[in-house]
Order: sequence, then structure tokens, then C-alpha cells
Amino acid sequence: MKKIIVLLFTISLLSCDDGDFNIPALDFSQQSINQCGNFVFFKINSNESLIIELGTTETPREFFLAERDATNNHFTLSETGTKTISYRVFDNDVATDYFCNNLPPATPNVSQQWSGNADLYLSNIIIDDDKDGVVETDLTLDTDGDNIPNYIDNDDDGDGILTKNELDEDGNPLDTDGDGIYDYLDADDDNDNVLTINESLLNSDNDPANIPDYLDTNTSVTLTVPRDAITDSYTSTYKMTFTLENLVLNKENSSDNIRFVTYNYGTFEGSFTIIP
Ligand SMILES: [Ca+2]
Ligand SMILES: [Ca+2]
Ligand SMILES: [Ca+2]
Ligand SMILES: [Ca+2]
Repeated sequence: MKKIIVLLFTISLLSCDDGDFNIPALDFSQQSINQCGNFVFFKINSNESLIIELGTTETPREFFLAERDATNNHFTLSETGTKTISYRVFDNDVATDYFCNNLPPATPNVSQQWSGNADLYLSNIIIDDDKDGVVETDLTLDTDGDNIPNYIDNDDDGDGILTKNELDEDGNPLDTDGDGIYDYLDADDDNDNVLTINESLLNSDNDPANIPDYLDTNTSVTLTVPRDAITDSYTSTYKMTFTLENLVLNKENSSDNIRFVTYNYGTFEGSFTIIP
């Protein structure tokens, strides 16, 4: 009788160890986050994928450019519903189009399906920049008074010349008329009393240096029709970090599960062009 008890105990230890070998490491640390639609996020590592679906009614711009704080940074993920987390193992390598098509390809086949629960926390870093080549530290300064502050205004002085085109070839500001006001902030670049926006971009007097009228004191012809103002646009860049807490994934038709107190899913980066 004693022998039988020892034997049973040994078998039970062995089967427990076997089970641990079947638990995936869930290592996607080297993989980047992909995204489709509104809003499926997935990471692929050969034949494995870790998928987060967040059904929301927001547009991508609303979702990705949201300032995330305690009121809107938390999503509860569950096995069913519109906000889910799942881990899938396929019988072959899987590609992004598997997740991005309305009708997934017939292959590869899912060989393991794990679904579960987690608290998803999002944090977001958003940087707005007109990328005009000028470093603007005063975020309230609005030189031309068009209600678009200089750091996101690609024509800071509203003279119809892009700021990036009012710098020299090394990106340093020019001051054509030497009045101490850089061209990109000067509404009359050549100080001939005709506003730059009312002067031609052409070289009307055909001077050999090919100086356009708005930079040439020798020409002060006012256009009968002012040049069109520039349609402003700037870039909003976001870096959204996904942190999962209390992650539990349960294997379909099995008692196996994967647990993490904290799981760093990664950071998703992108940008939008904004026309204010
Ligand atoms: Ca402005
Ligand atoms: Ca300008
Ligand atoms: Ca000037
Ligand atoms: Ca002028």
C-alpha cells in the first residue's frame, strides 16, 4: 500500500511539470504593435499573435490624440464583448492581412485560442509641431494674430511665405532689411512699405541676382490681387503606451492559463496632419 501511494504522488508531480511546459512565455517584447480599423491592435511573432480589440465609437484621430488621464485611460478587457484580449497560436506563420481583412484568409489555421481578462491602461505623449525649422518655446506667441500660435503656424507672420522658406539654407533665420526682425516674423521683409503679402514672388525688374519683389527694395509694386494666404497645417505626433494589469488568459478546452500582474504590451506611434 505504501508503494502505491508514493507512485501516485510521483505521477502527480510529473503531470504538473508537463503542464508548465505547455504554458507559453508570451514574449512579444521585440515585436511592434500593428493596428487595423477602429480598433484592433495585434502583435505577431511568427505563428503567435497577441490581440487587443477595443470597440469604441471614436474616430482614430479622437482616439489617438486623446490626452489620457484617470478619467479615460482605463479599459476593461474580457473574453467576450467589444473590448477583448486574446492570444492565438497558428499552425503556420501568420501575416498582418490575417487581422486586417474583413474576411480572414483560409490559412493559417488557429491551433490554440486563449481568451481572458485584463485591465488595460493607456498613456499618451502628444507633440504638436509645424516642423518649420524654428524652435518655438513660447507656446502662446501668435505673431500674426490668426489664433494659431507660432509653434503650429507654418506661416508665422502671415505674409504668405512659409516660415521654412524664410530661413537660409542652413535653417538660420534671415533678416533681409536688417531691422532686427527676422523675415519669418516680419510682415514687410524688405522694408519698402509694401507688405510682403502684397508683393510678387517674381523678379519683376529682372535683376541678375534674381531677387523676388518682396525681398527687393527696388521694386515696390503692390499687387492688384493679394496673394492667397497659406492654408495652415501642422503635425500631431502621438506615442501611446499600453500596459496590461491583472492579465489572465485561459486556454480554450483546457485548464491551462497564463497570468501576469503587469504586462507591458508596448508603445504605438503615429501622427496626423491637422488643418486648424
Ligand atoms: Ca499665427
Ligand atoms: Ca511667413
Ligand atoms: Ca526684417
Ligand atoms: Ca515689402
